[in-house]
Amino acid sequence: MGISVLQKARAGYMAKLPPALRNGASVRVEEGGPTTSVADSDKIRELFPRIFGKPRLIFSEGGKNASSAPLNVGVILSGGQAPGGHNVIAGIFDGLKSLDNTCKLYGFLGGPSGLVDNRYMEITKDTVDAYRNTGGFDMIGSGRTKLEKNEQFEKAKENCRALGIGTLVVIGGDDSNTNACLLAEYYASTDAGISVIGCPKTIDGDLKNEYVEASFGFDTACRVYSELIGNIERDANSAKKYWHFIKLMGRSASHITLECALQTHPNIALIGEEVLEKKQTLDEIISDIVDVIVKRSGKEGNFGVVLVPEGLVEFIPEMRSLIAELNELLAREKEAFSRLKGRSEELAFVNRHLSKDASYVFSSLPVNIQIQLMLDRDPHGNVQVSLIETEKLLAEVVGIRLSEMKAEGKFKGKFTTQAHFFGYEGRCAAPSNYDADYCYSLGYTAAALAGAGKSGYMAAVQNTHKSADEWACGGIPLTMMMNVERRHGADKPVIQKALVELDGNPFIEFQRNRSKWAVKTDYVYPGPIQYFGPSEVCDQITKTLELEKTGEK
Ligand code: FBP
Repeated sequence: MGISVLQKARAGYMAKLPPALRNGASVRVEEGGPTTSVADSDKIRELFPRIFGKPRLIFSEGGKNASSAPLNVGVILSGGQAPGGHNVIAGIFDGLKSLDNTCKLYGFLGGPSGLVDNRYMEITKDTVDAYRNTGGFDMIGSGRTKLEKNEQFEKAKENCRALGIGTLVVIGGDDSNTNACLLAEYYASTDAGISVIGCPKTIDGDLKNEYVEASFGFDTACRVYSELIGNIERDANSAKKYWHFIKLMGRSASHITLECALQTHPNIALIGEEVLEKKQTLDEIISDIVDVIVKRSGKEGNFGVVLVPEGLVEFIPEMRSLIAELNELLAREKEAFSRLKGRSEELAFVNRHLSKDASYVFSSLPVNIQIQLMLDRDPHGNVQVSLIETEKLLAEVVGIRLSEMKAEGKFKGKFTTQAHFFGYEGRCAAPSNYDADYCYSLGYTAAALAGAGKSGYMAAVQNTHKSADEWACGGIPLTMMMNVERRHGADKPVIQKALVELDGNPFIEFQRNRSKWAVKTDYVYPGPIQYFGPSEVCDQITKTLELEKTGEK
């Protein structure tokens, strides 16, 4: 494998740790009071009787391991790639070795399926050293297999026992950590002798709460997208001839779009959560975009930048209802649907089974979007929004509206578009200092939780907006983050997704500025992530985190 000059230099970066972990992962554990779940507590207690209500754990330096025997740990990467995953593994490895040099770390290959099918490798010092501070999940690979059935849990148990694994660390997003919680409960109820720890991963930024202040990867991914958006803004402002419609990843929440907007000041950024709150129809969204284009055309020129969150379609009320119906329909009629031959049969079938309202919305969409909406769901039952070309849908419909206005003499400008989708460009970038440090600390914290014999916890590192000298770390009970949601046509206990809060500081800051950015050209060009240089350039935190922490001591 070739190594770039930057990668070679970056390998030597020493990730920072919270003070509690600087002398190793053997920590003193302070317990908070009993906890409950974020909602639906009776149901969650009933479903997780053994692990519900555990106290929060706060670490400080010193302390003893729960067991004097060396500990073997298994790790899986689950779901989409996010910058910093390798540093989580490096943190677990170094943390374990600090407990006892004979501890072993096994990586299950290709995500949760590797755990069930017993595909694994031992992670050695050489492996870890080759991947420190690199992006990607290629050390052991990832996957989206859903771990939720007792037979899978049993197979995983056998495989872990054969390797002497006492703790499993699941590095994943909300769905994967939900499954980690199910696994922890199952192993507790069957006295399996295997503890389960989660780590918060996802570029989408929607796995966070009062105690988990960020999911790793969000910082780096947003910096990469903001660099690209800034470059496009500069091109738009130079050529002055294109409107760029840029879709940004973020399957449900619009955190990425909001963060990138705060970093780059685009003319328009749609925030899905606001669309839902205001019950904006597709027609109203189009009118708002058209309005800005017409105003700019007279004052600044026929160019601009529109940011579109990937999950937008699910926030537009009529589309949301349609998708919910489609999800249930495709789950219920899976067999019948799979027997259909060709797209036209599928479209006719769907139209026949949808309610009148949903069918009206469905058939009013361009056919390519109808087809994209029918594509296979992911293993968690979610529509794969990354496959829906919302940026093209908006550009197309805006174009039609502007042509009509032109014919009526209400628009005198030109409207030429470029469509982009940024997602994969940022998911495997080399982690920023923030993510390199945060991930290493998360991994080390997971090793400390394993050493302390804890199960059903998510590793948590707090105060990351401050210097690492002030970082705190410990464990947050997974059940604390759960509620009941409708998935795959059924009610399921899941970790609650953190959507953009419309009364939160990041959105308020955006709202305060957006009309200024809409008509005047006020672009900001953040440039590429800097790995070497002055701390104020290399150690920035996201605007989201900065604004969320505004007012906190
Ligand atoms: P996770 O939630 O698993 O971290 O994945 C996030 C994400 O990057 C979304 O932003 C995107 O919709 C999705 O993965 C795309 O994944 P895939 O390429 O597997 O469809």
